[in-house]
Amino acid sequence: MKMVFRWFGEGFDPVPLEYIRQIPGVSGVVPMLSDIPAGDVWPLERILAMKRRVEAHGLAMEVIESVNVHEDIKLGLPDRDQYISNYIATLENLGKAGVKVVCYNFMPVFDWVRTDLSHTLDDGSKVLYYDSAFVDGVDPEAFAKRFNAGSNGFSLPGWEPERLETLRRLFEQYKGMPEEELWRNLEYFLKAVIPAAERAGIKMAIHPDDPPWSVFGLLRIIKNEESLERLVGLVNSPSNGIALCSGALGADARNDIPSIVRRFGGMGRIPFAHVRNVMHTSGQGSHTTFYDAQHLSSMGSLDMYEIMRAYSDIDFEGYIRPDHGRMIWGESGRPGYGFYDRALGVSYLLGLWEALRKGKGMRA
Ligand code: CS2
Ligand code: MN
Repeated sequence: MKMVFRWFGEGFDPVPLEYIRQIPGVSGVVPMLSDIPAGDVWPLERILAMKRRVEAHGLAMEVIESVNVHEDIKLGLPDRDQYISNYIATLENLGKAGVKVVCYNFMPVFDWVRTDLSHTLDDGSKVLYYDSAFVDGVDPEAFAKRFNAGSNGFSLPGWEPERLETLRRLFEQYKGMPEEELWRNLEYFLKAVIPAAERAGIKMAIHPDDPPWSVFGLLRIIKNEESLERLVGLVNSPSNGIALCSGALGADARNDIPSIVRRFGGMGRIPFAHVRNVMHTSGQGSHTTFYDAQHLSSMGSLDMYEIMRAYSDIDFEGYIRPDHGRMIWGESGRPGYGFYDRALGVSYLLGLWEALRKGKGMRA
């Protein structure tokens, strides 16, 4: 198992590489070229420059998150072939730079969705919070306006005020799209991209939808064991893998994360693990609320020991990282990516790992 840490790249992440280097047990970062729009080729020179920078800080760059998929690929529009060949060119360049895993997602329009980026817990820490009452049956434009007005200058990724016009068009384009069509578009993409990933020595890792259910009427298809089963079957290759995010899937209490880890990890299809907790604050059903909790089992709804035990039982050799950190100790940064809290997450996960490995008579 290799412990890594997400980093959005120079100028896009308030956390300096020097700090990440000081977290005990972290061997690498998971960066991206944040300024390159989805659909454009990542130039080899830019990738190599980022790698040099990361390595100069004593860290490895073997995982990238994310190379985003252009909407026209998800929509299945005629120009998707051009965007797919650009995606392949990016994979080739990343392969030349020694990258082993590329994380992506296939969520229409947005990445993760929350209704409050700065919800205060009893201990004063700030977390990402989701309340279905602000999403279900709510007009996305009204949501964006309310959100952008009340979020201390932070916008939800993808909901920036200047993107509203584009949003309107995208919602129109996805309207009425059946799930099967999105699955077909994913299959089309993977059939083209996976052979190229294999040649480049890269494992593709799909991030589950977050939350794992439809939001604002937009489809969400990577949401449970059944959908992961279907995903791995679309192209039968170790390069067609999963970025198993315990928190994203775990927002739905029906998902049994340890069993999902054993099943797909056992098949060699989890090259990348995001391990974080989530707290269900209301019964699951018509009104759902949850927040992205502290990593400890005792602070959330997931049993982190059982999740890590599942990884230990399959002798997980992939990359692992904490996820969605709270804001604590006066930090103000990118919501969801608090430095201190994710560093605490690393220490906790490594502690569990050492105990589990030594308990089995193995080295940690
Ligand atoms: C997620 C996503 O784990 C995370 O940080 O909340 O933002 C994830 O990085 C993307 O969906 C992967 O493409
Ligand atoms: Mn995640």
